[in-house]
Amino acid sequence: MASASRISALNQRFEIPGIAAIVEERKGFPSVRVQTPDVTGEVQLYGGQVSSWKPAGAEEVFFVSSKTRWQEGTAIRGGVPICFPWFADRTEGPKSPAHGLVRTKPWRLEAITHADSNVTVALSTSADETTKKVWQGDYHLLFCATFGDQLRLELIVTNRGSLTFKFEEALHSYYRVGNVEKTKVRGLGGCTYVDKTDARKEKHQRGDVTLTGETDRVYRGTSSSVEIEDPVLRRRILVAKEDSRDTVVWNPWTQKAAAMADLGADEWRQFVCVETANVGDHGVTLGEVQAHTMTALISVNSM
Ligand code: TA6
Repeated sequence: MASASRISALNQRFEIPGIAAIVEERKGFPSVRVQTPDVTGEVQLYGGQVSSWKPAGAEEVFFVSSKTRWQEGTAIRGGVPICFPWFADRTEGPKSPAHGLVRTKPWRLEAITHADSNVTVALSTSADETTKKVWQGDYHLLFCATFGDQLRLELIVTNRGSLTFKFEEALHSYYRVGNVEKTKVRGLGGCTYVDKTDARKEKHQRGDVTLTGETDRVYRGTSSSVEIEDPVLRRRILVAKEDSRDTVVWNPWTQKAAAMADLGADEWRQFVCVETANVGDHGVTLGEVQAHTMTALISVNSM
């Protein structure tokens, strides 16, 4: 079905006039655009990826690279990539794409609902013969993004099959900041983390996280909310979570950023990834017809 007729068919089913509609700003990359007096936001059908959220009175909360490739098979650089069923590089099995199978495939739009000045967009993706060749789990994922004065992200994983499987997951959120060198991440003091820039050594976080170079840390066994303090944009982004035991903090800094063709010059300064996750031995095991929901609840306040 040609793009235009596909978009029109989707809008016939899902559009809420004056609230939410499906658009195709980039050919082959339809998205759900939410626009109300209280909030604007956007979710890409590709990867089921939130790419924008702006509560009324606030600036854009997420970073999206100006050099994102927007091509099938390549992840969108920014917003909230969904990592499943493994995080980062796969530790076993055949050579596979980083961060799993689902951020580089189109998701199915299931519903758009509007209640109490919130708009919820629900998308799904499921295992198929292609995915099972790479990873055997018979999974169904439902991702619900509720846009309002807060942003609620829920990733619901269901095991539709008879074989138990264990998965890792992460909402790999790129939060927009004025200058990452002046940003602090609060709430991880006292936590143990794996430092992926230092041979995966286990270290202990003392006080707030400040970034002074490439930073790639998996904070283990923490269910705490974190706060991203941004004195340049004069705001605090609060990330609370449910049923997530790990938090990842990442920024590539100058050298790694220079090698990333899908990141604009100096754009590394404009984001910090604070990722809501369950990774490693905190991966989740699901038996037949079991399900698990991981939730991130994001809010933004001026300083
Ligand atoms: O979440 C941090 C991380 O695993 C880093 O090690 C870095 O690889 C980052 O993800 C980005 O990964 P991507 O595949 O999106 O370039």
